[in-house]
Amino acid sequence: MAFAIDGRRLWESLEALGRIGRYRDDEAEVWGVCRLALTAADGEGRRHVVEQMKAAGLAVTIDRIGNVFGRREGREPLAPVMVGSHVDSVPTAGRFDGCLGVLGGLEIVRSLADDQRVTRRPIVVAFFTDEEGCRFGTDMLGSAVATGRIPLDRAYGLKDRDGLTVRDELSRIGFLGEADVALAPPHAYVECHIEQGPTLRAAGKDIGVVSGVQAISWHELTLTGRSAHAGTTPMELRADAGMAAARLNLYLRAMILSGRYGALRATMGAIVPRPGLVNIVPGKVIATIDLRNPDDGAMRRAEQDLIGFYDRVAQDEHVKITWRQTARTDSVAFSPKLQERIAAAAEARGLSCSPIVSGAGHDAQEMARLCPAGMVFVPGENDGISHNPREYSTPEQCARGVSVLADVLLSLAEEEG
Ligand code: HGY
Ligand code: MN
Ligand code: MN
Repeated sequence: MAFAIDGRRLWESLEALGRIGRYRDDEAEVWGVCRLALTAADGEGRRHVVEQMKAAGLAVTIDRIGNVFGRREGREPLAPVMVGSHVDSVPTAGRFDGCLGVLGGLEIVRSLADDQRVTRRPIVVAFFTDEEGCRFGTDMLGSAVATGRIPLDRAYGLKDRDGLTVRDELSRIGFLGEADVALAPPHAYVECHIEQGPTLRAAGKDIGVVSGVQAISWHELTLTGRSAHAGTTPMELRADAGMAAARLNLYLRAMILSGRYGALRATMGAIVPRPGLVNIVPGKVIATIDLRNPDDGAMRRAEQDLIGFYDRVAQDEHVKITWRQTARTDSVAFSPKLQERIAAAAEARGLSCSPIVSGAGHDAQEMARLCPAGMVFVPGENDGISHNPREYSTPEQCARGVSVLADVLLSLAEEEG
C-alpha cells in the first residue's frame, strides 16, 4: 500500500497559512497574500509554521539568518533528509508559492506520526529566509547564506528602500536565531513547488520532474538626468531619465526578438520616476532589470550587450546611468538520481510526468551546492500564473505533488550511511 498523506489536512494547512497577510486584490478580484520578507506579516506566518512544526513533534532551531529547521529524529544518527522551501511572499502573491513545499513536508511528517512510523534517517522540514528577494534585492538569501554563496555579514547589511537592514528586521520580528548558519550537508534535499508557468497544465502532466534552474541576473539602475518644466523646455535641451529608461526597456524586447540570446526572458519590473509628476521631466529613474536564460553563455552575451547599451543611451539622452548587480546565479542542474526517483515515484502512482527546467529560482538550487537536490513540480490553473493572487493549484494537484515528494523523501530516508 503506497504511503498516504492526508490531502484535506494539507489543503487546510495551505488555507490557514494563506489567511496570514491576506488582502483583497482589486485587479485580480480575489484574495491575495502579502508576506514580504521580514515584515510583521512574514513574522506572523513564520510563527504560525513554527507552531505547526512543534505540534507535529518537531524540534525547531532557528539560525542566524532566520532559516528555520524542524527536525524529526530517525532510528539512526545519520545525516538527515531535508524537505522545505520558503514562506515569505511577493507583495501580490497567491497561497502556494513556497508554502506548498514547507507545508507538504509538514504533512509528510504528520502522516508518519499517524502511522507511528520512524524512518532510518532523521527528517528535517525547513523554510529559508527571503527566498523572493524583492524587498532586500537578492533572491534565495537564506539558503544562499546557509550554503556559503552569500556571507552572513553581507546579508545582514542588505537594505530595503527605506534603509532598513536585514539584521535589524530579523531582530524586530524575533527571528534573529542563534544557530550557526553553515548548514551541515543533509543526505539529500527535495522540494515540492508549483510550476508557476503554463507548461505542465497545457501538456496535461500531473508532475514536473525538474532537471534544473535557469540562470538569473538582476540589475538595479539609477538613471540621472535633469528635472525640467514639461512645457517650456525644448526637447533638445532635455536630459529625460524617463525617456532613457523607456529606451532600455524597448531594447530588452529587441534583444529577445533578435534571437541572438537563445530563450532569454527580460523584465523591467520596477520603473520609479522622480519626481514622478505630470508637468516635470523626470530627473531621476530607479529601475530594475531581471534577465533569465537556461543557457549560461547566452546569458553572459546578453549581459554584455545590455551593459554596452547603457553607455549608448547615457550618451544619447545626456543622462548618467549607474547600476549594480543585485542577484546573479548560473544555471543549476539537479541530481539525475533524484530526477529518476521522482519520475519512478510518479509512474508508480499512475501519474503522468515530464522533465522541465524551472523558470523561477528556488532554494533547491542553493541546496544543490551541499547535497543531491531535486524538485517536484505541480501544475497550476489560470495558465499557471504566479506572483499574482490568481495563482491556483487544485487540492488534487497539490496532494499528488506531495505524495510523490513523500515517496522520494521516504526512500531517501531509508538509505544507509
Ligand atoms: O524570482 C524568482 O525566480 C523567485 O520567485 N524568487
Ligand atoms: Mn517560490
Ligand atoms: Mn516566488
